[in-house]
Amino acid sequence: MANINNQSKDFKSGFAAIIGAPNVGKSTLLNTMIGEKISITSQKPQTTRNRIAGVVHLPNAQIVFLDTPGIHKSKKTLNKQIVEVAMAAISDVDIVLLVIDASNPNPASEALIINKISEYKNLPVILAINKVDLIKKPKLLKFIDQWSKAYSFKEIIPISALEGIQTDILISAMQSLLSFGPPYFPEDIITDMPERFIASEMVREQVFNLTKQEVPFSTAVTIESFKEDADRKLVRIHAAIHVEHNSQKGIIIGKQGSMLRAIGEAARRDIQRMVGAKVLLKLFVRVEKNWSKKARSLRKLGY
Ligand SMILES: Nc1nc2c(ncn2[C@@H]2O[C@H](COP(=O)(O)OP(=O)(O)OP(=O)(O)O)[C@@H](O)[C@H]2O)c(=O)[nH]1
Ligand SMILES: [Mg+2]
Repeated sequence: MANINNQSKDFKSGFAAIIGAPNVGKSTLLNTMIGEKISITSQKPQTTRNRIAGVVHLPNAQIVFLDTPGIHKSKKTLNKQIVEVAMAAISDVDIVLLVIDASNPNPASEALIINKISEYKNLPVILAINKVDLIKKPKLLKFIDQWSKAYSFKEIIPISALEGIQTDILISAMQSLLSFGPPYFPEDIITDMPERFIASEMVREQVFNLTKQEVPFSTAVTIESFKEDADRKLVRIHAAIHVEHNSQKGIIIGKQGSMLRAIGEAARRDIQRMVGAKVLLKLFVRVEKNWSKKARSLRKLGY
C-alpha cells in the first residue's frame, strides 16, 4: 500500500478530450504529441470516425488524449453518429482541449462546441489555436482577443500541430491541470486501439487521399484477417473496402485495378512502419448498399 500512496503523490494522470470542428488538425496534433502515427489525417473533413486514445508519457505524469471526430451539424446518419462519439468523450474526461483552425474559422461548429462545454461548469478547457504557420501575427492577436472573450479558457495557446510549434508548451499546460494519480497505461503503450484497427484506418486514409467527391465518405474498411508469422517477420492482412454503390466500387478499383493498387501500396508502407515487419496486404471491394444510412450496417462496420 505504501508504494501506491508514494506513487500517487509524485505522479499525475488524467484524460483529455481533443475536440473541435472537422479538419482543424485534431488527429495531426495527437500524432505529433505521441510521436507516432496512430490516428489518420486528411485534407478532407470528417476523417476521424472513432474515439482514439493516445498516451503521452512524461517523467512524472501521463496524459491520455482522446482524439474525436469533428463536431458539426448534419442530417446524415453516419455524421450524426460520429458527432455523438465526440460529444460523449467530453463527459468522460478531466480536461478538454479545444482546437480551432486559425486559417479557416468555422463559427457554426464552434458555437455548437462552446454551447456543449458550457454544460460542464467545472471542466477545465484549454484552447489551442492551430495552423499558426498559415497566418500572420496581427491576425493571430485578433483571434486571441476574440476567443478570450468567447469562453473562460484556462489557457489559450497558439500552435502548429503539423510543424510541432509550441506543442510542448501545450503539453506542459495540460500537465499542470492534472490531479495526482497513478498511470492508466503501462509505459510501452501509446494507444488503446489494436494494430488491426489502425491498419484498417491506414487503408481508409488512402481512400481519403486518392479519391474524390462522395467516395471517401461512402467508404468503410474492415480487416478480414490479420496473420503474423511465428517470428513476426511477415504480417498477412486481408482488408475489405465497403462502398455504398456499384459505381463507387468501379472508382475504388480504377482502370485495370490501378486505384486499388495505389491505395494498397501507400497503405502497406504505413502499416509496415507501424508493425515493424514486412506486410502483404490484400484488398477487396464490397458493396454494402447505403451502409452509411443504416444503423445496423454502421454497427457492423464498427461505428
Ligand atoms: N498548415 C498546417 N496544416 C495543418 C496543421 N495541422 C493540421 N493540418 C492539416 O489540416 C488537415 C486536417 O488535419 P486532421 O488532423 O485530419 O484534422 P482533424 O481535426 O483530425 O479532422 P477530422 O478528423 O476530419 O475532424 C490535414 O491536411 C493536416 O495536414 C498545421 O498546424 N498547419
Ligand atoms: Mg481527425
